Amino acid sequence: MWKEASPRTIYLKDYQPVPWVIRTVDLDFRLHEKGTRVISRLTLERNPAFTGQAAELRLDGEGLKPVWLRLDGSELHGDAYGIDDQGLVLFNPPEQFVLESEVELAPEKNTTLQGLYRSGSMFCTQCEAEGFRHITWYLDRPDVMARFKVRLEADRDKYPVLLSNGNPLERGELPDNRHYAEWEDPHPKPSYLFALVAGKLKYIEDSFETASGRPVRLRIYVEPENIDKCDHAMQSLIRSMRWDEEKYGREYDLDVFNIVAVNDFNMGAMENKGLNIFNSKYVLARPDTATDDDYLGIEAVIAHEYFHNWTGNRITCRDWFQLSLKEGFTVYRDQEFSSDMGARGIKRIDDVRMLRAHQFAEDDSPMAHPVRPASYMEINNFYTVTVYEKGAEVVRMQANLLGPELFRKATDIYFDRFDGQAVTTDDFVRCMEDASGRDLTQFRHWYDYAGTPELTVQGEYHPDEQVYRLQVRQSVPDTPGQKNKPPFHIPLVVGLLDSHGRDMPLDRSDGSARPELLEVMEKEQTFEFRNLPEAPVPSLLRGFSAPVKLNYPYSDAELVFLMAHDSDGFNRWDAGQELAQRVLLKLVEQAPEGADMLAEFTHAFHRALDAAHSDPALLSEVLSLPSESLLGERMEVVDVEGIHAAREQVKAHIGKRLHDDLLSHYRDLGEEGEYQVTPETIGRRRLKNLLLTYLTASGSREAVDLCVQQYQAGHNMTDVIHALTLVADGDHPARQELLDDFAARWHADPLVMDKWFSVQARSSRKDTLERVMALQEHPAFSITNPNKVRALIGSFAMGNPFCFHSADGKGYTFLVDKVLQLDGINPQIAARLLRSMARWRHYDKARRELARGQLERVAGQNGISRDVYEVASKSLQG
Ligand code: B3K
Ligand code: ZN
Repeated sequence: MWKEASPRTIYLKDYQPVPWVIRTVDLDFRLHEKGTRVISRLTLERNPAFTGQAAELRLDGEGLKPVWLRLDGSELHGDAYGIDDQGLVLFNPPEQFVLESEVELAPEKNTTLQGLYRSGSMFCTQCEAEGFRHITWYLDRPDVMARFKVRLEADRDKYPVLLSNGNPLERGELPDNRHYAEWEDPHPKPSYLFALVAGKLKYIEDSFETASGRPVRLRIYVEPENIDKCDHAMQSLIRSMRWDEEKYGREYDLDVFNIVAVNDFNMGAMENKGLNIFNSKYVLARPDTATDDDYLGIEAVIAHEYFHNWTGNRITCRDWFQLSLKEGFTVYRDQEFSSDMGARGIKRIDDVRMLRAHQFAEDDSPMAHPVRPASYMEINNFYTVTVYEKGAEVVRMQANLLGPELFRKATDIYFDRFDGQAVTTDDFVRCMEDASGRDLTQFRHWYDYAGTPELTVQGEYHPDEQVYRLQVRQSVPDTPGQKNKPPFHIPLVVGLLDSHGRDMPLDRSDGSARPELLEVMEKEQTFEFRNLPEAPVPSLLRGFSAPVKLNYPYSDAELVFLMAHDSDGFNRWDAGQELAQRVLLKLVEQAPEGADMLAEFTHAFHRALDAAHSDPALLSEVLSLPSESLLGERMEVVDVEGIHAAREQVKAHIGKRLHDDLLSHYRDLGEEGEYQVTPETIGRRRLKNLLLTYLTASGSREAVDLCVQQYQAGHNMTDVIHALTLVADGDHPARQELLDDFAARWHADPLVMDKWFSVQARSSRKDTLERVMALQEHPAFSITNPNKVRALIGSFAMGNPFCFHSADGKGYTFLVDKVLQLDGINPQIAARLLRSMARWRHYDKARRELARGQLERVAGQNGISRDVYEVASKSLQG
């Protein structure tokens, strides 16, 4: 906990190598619920890369109770070292030495879920970013890579399973009903990748033979009651291992690969070497407990953590400013994997939808920061959509600029050149340059500057010359601490449609070999296409070729045309979304033309619905309305009630006008046979449930009965939870009965109960906040469990803008009460929740005052954590 007047800021420009490095680490854990002992033996030597003067060595260590300390075998005298609340300083250590120590920890009291802690009846760890310093004295930074050997001992009955990184060595029995196990990791690694688990767990096992013939034993460990929910995770793992060999030539490098699912976890999962620890949400699935999105999420996160073995573990980050080196690249890799496994077009739409809703919002908030930040107070606050998802887009742009062959060549260079090292995003880009011979100096701005670039495009057709000129202007908005940014290097992929909606052959006047790819590099630039017999309709930013906002003065009719004809599926969808936004925003304004536009929109909707050849998955994307938050971003001042009312109005209008047609499509899409997770079946369920949403909005008796029937039929969790969501959002007489039924049935399954909390917290009913408050007393809720906090409080603050931003300010007060309560329990989760207030300046004056008051309440609190202080103070400044 931070005690000074204001916490320190760490700057990238201050980076220096460490004066000593650690070569080997031997750890011995004597696990006890109360008072775990950690005995450590480090071999250290002067770092040849360190050129400065340093007589003393500071090791990180927080909350450690020292027992003893020895240097080269002798107990250290009091004048040879000092200990403060940040760590241990050795005043004059030799060039090369062995440091041994014993410390005592209190894992049962650790509610922060970093370092060593208890989840249920097991012990586990979380060390990224700076958790290892809560376990023992260490140089807890990613550029110190050492070989680890670990011995664990614990009670034999309570903790039959003892796991750590690397390969298993020997295990054996000890007196007093205890036992031990030893593990050795041959690959040097930074401390943030250390892990251990001890518990009474069951596992499923499979095996994998790598391309070069190495057999690998795969296990997924879970609490015994979950053993029937691991198959999907195991299959996802096997597919990821194969894919990484085929796409990147990367093989696994240990004899075993273990995954453990725990219930108490701050984020999704953690890529510890050979021992991935997962939030159980991203492992456990059975058709009756998990939705299609859960299945897809598991596949993606299992792949993500597995892929980190090369992009993160073998090659890691020099410092935490380089976080996107591993996260951006690994997200890009998991997105590509999911695209190859499932429906590529749909995956792209879902990813962009998420990027626009969350990352664009972050970029346009006081929390905006570059993909490679230049400073931070608390690194845990930088595991953001910018570092992850925008970081992935930045890698995708490079992959597209180079093309598949050169990109593969570049990643081969990267893996060869930097294996076993801690490097920077700049090193990564240099590999792209070396493989392609291109200069990416200007491209690097994507890493260094925050803010979403805007492209404003205009087209001019000259019939006499048969040429079409696209004039492109770019600008990057100011963000905290960064003004007047230089122009970026932006890949803008385009097509030109003729009047029949066909792609016209592209012939650029500059003779470009890839005429569809416009490399925008100037503030203002014109691209010319020749030999065009008629005026084209441009299809811009195909496939969302860059994470930018695009302005082009399309008429409504042109959008309808693109929606129907564009050969780029992404842009077909995007044209429809743009049209929907226009209609919705007009209705919010209560503009007179709103009614006509709605009628037109309903026609277009109807045509799309009845088009015989449509793929259900794509259709469900096309027919989905933009979210309330996305609409809010398009307004100068967010009209909370107006946006909600407009969306409800459109849904009800479509539901009524197209009622019988929606109904017959709904029936056609009904569940047949056994539940399967394929792109086809997922698409059908998505569409069916979307149609049910519109039907319910019509208010017809029939529709509401259908929800109850779908709930009761209980085919799978996707259908059940969707039906329950719709019923819980209204006043249906069966509402309480269904909610009670669900809770009675699933009270013992924490992940399913998360859905129950979330459904109620997302309801737009007037009494939602009251319900959320009351639900904190429910026996299945727990303020110390992050999944529960996210399900109830997070869903309310981030998934229910209508209720959270209610005009009376009660949402804000409630949130800040929770942030302050949680700050004493788990600062990372508290800080995460507080981010939902960051965009407070986008609201009307009354709301702004209320929000500011609450943020000031946080910032003024004594002894607040660094995590929460950083979010509160930046939100107020920005
Ligand atoms: N690397 C971890 C995230 C750690 C977050 C620490 N606050 C999971 C992942 O991105 O794979
Ligand atoms: Zn990651």
